[in-house]
Amino acid sequence: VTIEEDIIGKAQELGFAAAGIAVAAPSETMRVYRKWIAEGYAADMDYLKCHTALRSDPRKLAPGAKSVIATAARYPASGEPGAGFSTYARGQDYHVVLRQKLRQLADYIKGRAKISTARICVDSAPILEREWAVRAGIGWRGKQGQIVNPKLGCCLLLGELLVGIELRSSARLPNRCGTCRRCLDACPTGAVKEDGLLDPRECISYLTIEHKGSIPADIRPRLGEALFGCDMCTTVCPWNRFGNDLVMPELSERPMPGAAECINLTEQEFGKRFKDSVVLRTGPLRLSRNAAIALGNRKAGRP
Ligand code: B12
Ligand code: SF4
Ligand code: SF4
Repeated sequence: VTIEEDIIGKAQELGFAAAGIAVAAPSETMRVYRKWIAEGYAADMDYLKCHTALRSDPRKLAPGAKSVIATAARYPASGEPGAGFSTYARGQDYHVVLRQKLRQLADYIKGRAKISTARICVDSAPILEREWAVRAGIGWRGKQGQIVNPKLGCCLLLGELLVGIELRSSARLPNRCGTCRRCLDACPTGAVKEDGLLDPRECISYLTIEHKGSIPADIRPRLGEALFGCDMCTTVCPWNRFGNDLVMPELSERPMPGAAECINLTEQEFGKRFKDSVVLRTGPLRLSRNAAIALGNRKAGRP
């Protein structure tokens, strides 16, 4: 086996549903990113407005990096709509889980080759994760923005390892969305605009997870019973019929509290309930805000 096959095989052994490699080089989609920022789409997410130089080239983020090893973990696609918590948020915190596995992958590579640089990125690093997933052959960019793989669907979480070792790039996958537009039609708010860019200010995922302060009254009815995140444009993708047997065990679904419980959690109860979950970052205040809207919508009989 080649070193590339060996690395990809090890990633799969660690529980990733897919892995691929891209040569570290300047980002190809900074133009899209800059336009998105210029539209004001970063909203409250100030961390997206900085580190432009680092984001434009992974070699600036990790000096000495020569290759980007991109990985994808499958999370459950089966979530019942309306159950409140996005399926990716029902398992253990993927930041912790993926980071730990990428550390193990880095150690494995170090055992095989001499490498100085090994930088792990999961979500919060200034890197265009979806672009690198495309370049490493993990999948194509779906119409709602999610990376889709023909054998795994689009319920995928991404993580990268930037390594100081020259590797051969994996082949890119062709876009197979075709005439399908189920994800766009499923979005209750029309958050994906004509140019394909997503406006988070109309996205339930942004509003329930990231947005601080009150949620504009006119958009509240469209939140339905969402408590944390939104699965409408992802679970509807027909490619999700594949890959359900490759869900990373740590990401499998656990029972989650309902809106009535979420509205009254004390800070302490919240911390205990969500201690190893991504929900922890959102805090008890925003969760109870979301729960109040969900209960209001339920009472009004809104979907
Ligand atoms: C900010 C953020 C959000 C924001 C904004 C999302 C957005 N679309 O920009 C909010 C809070 C709304 C959000 C929601 C979700 N997110 Co999010 N998010 C991020 C984060 C931290 C940065 C994304 C970013 O840079 N946005 C700016 C836009 C411009 O970039 P982009 O969407 O990544 O698109 C790039 C390319 O696809 C391409 N591109 C984008 N649009 C277009 C249009 C055209 C025409 C072209 C040619 C190219 C192109 O260029 C862009 C720059 O490289 C990334 C992690 C990371 N560091 O990348 C996770 C990430 C994108 N999110 C993720 C997930 C899982 C979600 C949710 C499904 C969670 C949920 N269930 O609620 C939803 C999905 C919403 C959606 N339809 O996109 C995953 C996506 C995995 C995947 N399979 O693609 C990521 C990669 C996190 C991770 N490590 O796994 N997210
Ligand atoms: S996450 Fe929900 S609100 Fe956001 S674009 Fe997808 S369907 Fe629309
Ligand atoms: S739902 Fe259809 S258009 Fe959307 S990502 Fe999946 S295949 Fe592509």
